[in-house]
Amino acid sequence: MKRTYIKDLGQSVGEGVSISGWVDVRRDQGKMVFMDIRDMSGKVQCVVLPSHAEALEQVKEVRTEWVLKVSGIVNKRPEKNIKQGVQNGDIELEITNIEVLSKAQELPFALDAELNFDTYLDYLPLTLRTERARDIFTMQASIVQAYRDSLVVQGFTEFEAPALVGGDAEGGAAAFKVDYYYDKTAFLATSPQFYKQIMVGPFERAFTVAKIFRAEKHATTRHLSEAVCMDFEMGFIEDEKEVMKVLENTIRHTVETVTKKHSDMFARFNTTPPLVPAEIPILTLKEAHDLLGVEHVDDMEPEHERNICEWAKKEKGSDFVFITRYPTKKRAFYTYEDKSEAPYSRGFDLLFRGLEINSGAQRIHNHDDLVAKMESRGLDPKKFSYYLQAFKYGMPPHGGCSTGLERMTARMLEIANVKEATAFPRDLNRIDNRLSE
Ligand code: AMO
Repeated sequence: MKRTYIKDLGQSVGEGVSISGWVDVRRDQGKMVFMDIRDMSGKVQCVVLPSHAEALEQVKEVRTEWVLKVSGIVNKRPEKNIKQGVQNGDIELEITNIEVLSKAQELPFALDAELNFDTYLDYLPLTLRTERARDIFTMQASIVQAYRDSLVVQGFTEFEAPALVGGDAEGGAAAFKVDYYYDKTAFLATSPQFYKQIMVGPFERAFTVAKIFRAEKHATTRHLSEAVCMDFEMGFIEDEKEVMKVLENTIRHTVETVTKKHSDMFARFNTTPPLVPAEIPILTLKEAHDLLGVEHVDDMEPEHERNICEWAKKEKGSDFVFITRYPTKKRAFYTYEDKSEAPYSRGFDLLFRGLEINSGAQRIHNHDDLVAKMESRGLDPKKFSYYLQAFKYGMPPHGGCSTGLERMTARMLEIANVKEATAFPRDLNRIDNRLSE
């Protein structure tokens, strides 16, 4: 019999069907056995009745996470057993036959148990099957898709940035080394920065969804050693505000899309879709410090990021806030500074529910200015000669930015640790397995 997906069972009431999936839960009640079976489309309650002797024999050993192909009849539930608001809450599958496709060993813990986070990570091949994890990565997939769609509509061309590179693009980030051919050392890319700027040459507007690798020994709830960045770059801008506008459009489209698609998830995570007002508030770093009544320093402390986001929510009805005009010396070497605005740069950060999720800027586009800036930072322009070609051969004023996918996903669902918003996180203590063991 052809497989029916669990989400479609409601259309087959009174009919014989075949479904395939995993046993989510098993409950024995007297001589009856109840099982929730789950497939890619959802869950349904199934029952083996004492009248089906063969199925009763087949179900004897079946436990959680066994993979089954099950035949049965779709029944309407009696009125008193209907579960409102639950998928398939008004039907039940009466099992007539069970074929075991794969047995599962006894689980180390119940899948709905509250786990210590390290245990959760140690058992990802199993724990990723929980509804919570499936929600997080379904949300993440929708975020990337919507982000891409929005940039394409705004005229951007997607390209693939390399992960193996000759050096660090940020002029200061710690990079992982890789043994390359001819005894050369290559590095894992800390950012697609140089490549997206180069792509302004052929496309004016280009974007990439790229892996970045950062070797700083951070042990925080917001740092990963391997992350996904959604980067774009655009030519012929007046200033960084144009980049911020494109980012705002993209954020708005992404939030609207996931709000429509995943209202159930926001409820399950005990949160609400983020607020994106007609204009995301913009504060200079100095204005932000003044509002918080704290000393004027060169950057935002994590606590200040959280507090300024609370201010934006309360005063401006926004879960997002831009911070601009950081001192140029605190930004990457390629960041543009207009003489009239010195010592402040045209860089910006976007904060979302207390965390920086995006960083961007107008860039230096004049070749000689860029070389001079490298030298003033103690960087050797010869090491950047490949990148510098883009500037030698005609580069318009341009700018761009980068959103961390895991951070955006985490804040979307108000998950405390960015590692939970990473399917297979790598950090100081883990590359699949715990390193300390
Ligand atoms: P930046 O270093 O701020 O900027 O990175 C951009 C965004 O990437 C995410 N991110 C990270 N997420 C998790 N773990 C990490 N270790 C990590 N590092 C970065 C954050 C951050 O906002 N080239 C510039 C961007 C640009 O100017 O276009 C850059 O890399 O969400």
